[in-house]
Amino acid sequence: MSSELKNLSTFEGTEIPNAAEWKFGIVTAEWNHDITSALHKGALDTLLKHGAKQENIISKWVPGSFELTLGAQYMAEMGSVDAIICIGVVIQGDTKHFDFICDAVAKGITNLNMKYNKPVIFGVLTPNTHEQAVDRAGGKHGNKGDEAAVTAIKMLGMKESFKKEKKKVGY
Ligand code: DLZ
Repeated sequence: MSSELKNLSTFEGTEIPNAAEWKFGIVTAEWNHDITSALHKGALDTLLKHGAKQENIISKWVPGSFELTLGAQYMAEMGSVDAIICIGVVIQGDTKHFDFICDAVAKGITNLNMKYNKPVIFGVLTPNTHEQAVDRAGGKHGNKGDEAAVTAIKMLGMKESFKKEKKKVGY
């Protein structure tokens, strides 16, 4: 996999903003629950570590990754959150389900970003094997949930910086 050399729990680049003022939704798929629960924990712990308040984090579960899009849409419409983290694991097997699910969820989540003008984060692992998934759910390659949470915080930081700029120039 192309993320072989990247540890998903170590972060480079711009500073990670404090998340105390924001409200987050986490939508997690139950399919491959042993892995998605570890990813969910990673995302939750990372949000808390960066200042988010427990009472400002809503977690909901959907049956499989295919349902992440609609789950995230419900969250966007009814959860009044600033950002949504979608978590799932689709393991490539003999079934064509892999391509159908991955394509659908990638397009669905992309559309939600545009529709709500909010960060809706693709925290979905698409490994070839169960072992590769374990390696990215708190194993030797870190935790994709950590990465998804930091991405949500950084995107909200970016949105905030544009709001401040707008105020400064007065338009
Ligand atoms: C059906 C299915 C299959 C084969 N594989 C996965 C998977 O690896 N990961 C996942 O999150 N969900 C899988 N699903 C379930 C679908 O996402 C969806 O929940 C069902 O097709 C609904 O009937």
